[in-house]
Amino acid sequence: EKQHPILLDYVRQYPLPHGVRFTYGTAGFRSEGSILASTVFRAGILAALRSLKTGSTVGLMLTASHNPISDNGVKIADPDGGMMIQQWEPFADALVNAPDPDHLLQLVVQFVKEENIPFGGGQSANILLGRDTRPSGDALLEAAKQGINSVVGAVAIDMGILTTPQLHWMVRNINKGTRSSESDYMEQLAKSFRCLVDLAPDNTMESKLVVDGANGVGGEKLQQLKKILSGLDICVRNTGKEGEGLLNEGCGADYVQKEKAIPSNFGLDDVGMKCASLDGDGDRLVYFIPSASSKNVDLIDGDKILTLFALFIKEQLDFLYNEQGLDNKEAVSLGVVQTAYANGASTAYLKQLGLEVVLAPTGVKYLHKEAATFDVGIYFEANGHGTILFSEKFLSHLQARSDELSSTASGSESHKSGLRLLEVSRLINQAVGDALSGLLLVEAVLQYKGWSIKAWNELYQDLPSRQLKAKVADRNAVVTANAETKVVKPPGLQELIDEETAKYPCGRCFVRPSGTEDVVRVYAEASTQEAADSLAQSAVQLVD
Ligand code: NG1
Ligand code: ZN
Repeated sequence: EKQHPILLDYVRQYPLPHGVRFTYGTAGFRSEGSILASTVFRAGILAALRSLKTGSTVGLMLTASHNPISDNGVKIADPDGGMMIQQWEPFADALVNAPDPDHLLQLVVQFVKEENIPFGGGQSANILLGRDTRPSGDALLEAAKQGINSVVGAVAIDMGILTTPQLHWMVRNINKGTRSSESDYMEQLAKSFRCLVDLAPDNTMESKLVVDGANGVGGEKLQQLKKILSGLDICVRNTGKEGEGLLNEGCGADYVQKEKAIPSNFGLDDVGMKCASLDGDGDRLVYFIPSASSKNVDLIDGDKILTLFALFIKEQLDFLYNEQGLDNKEAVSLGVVQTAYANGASTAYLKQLGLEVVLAPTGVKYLHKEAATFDVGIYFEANGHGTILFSEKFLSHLQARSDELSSTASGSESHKSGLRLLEVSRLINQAVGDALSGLLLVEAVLQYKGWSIKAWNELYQDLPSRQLKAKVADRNAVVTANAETKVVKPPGLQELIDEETAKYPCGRCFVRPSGTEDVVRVYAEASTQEAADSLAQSAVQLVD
């Protein structure tokens, strides 16, 4: 077996569970943690091959994000810190579902040949491993290491318990040759936050922020970050410590966003306070204000975070260029990317600001790709996953311009704007959406604007909306186009939806197969909650 790219003895130790099929999907492989060992083992092989192919370090993250504590999952980070390229997904699916070791070996041998993956010439492969706080993570980490070790020349480097975005950040930095340890991450966030605050006008503002850590890794890391942060009064709840509750149970960004309810360990004392919620692996962020009357909240979702960032960036670009009489539209392209789930009021607001708004299909890999086509691209899903991307070209231009202004117009508003944009590019995690860096940028922008959370929330008012699930025999019978806003199959369905939608003032409605659950999702918006509910109900019936 010497010529074989992988060691079969290892494969035999991780038999496939019966009767399950795994698909990579929009979020990697996910299922009950107890049946995931063979999948994770094989994902280890996949990661090693990816590293060999690219000649760079890649990442392997064990997490099931906002899902229950008994679930787990595995995904691969590419050398640039983004998600694994989509062209490898069919191979990933085939690999983890290969019925026995011989099939698996055959698949690998064939793929290595097709993809021209270098083998046996002393090439090395490096894979950074990260995991969240799930109890199944320990055993699965071993499986991942074994998978990696079964590939000749591949080395697993265990980075311990991390948020998903921390691991992606490390992979990105290692390959760029910049500092990449966890303390580097913490220091960079704290430092660029401090610089942004120093560059802001002296506004008084509500500095107290209460954060729901989802009883996961994000809360833990925020506690750590807090120690080196100045200028912010953060109180973290649901940190995952003994007695505080279970991961994602009655808490976390997904819970707060979907239920529009306060998380556990929040109560009457928090009414009107500035609060934020992270998800279980620290890549989603929403803000909320507990309301007086009940357990409800005023939700400030990903759309509103996107809007805040877009306003800020646009203003800085205007300062940077307009003082010189240049039209910034010529100099730099700024675009925002949303999905069809973005509240219509947010899209209208962004367009009214004169921004270019692009729609992408659900799943951050699609949004990320679109955002990367701009000099500055901002993307967010309504659920709070998003970030800002700066092109290399624009960053070097920005650096040059700031250097120039520091000698000719030091301390001017346009000089400061350049510096602010450079700090944003250091604070925000450009590998993937990152709740911790997103939170610090929100706080820095609020400070700059002198805005309370209430003022931010009132930028625009969300249109009433309703999301429902339709259980159908085969969700893939529904095929969509135009970033999921139009049904192309089955024929006639879109016409029926259009007819129904036309009955509602400000009505908007779309249906799409979920990428993570066996359902068709239905979304409706209208001028009142009753109307949105009724439109969504009608659409469910049309799908059934
Ligand atoms: P699906 O199940 O495809 O709708 C859900 C979320 C996505 C994304 C993925 C990955 C909604 C409507 N969909 O996808 O935004 O977060 O899970 O976790 O929230
Ligand atoms: Zn997550």
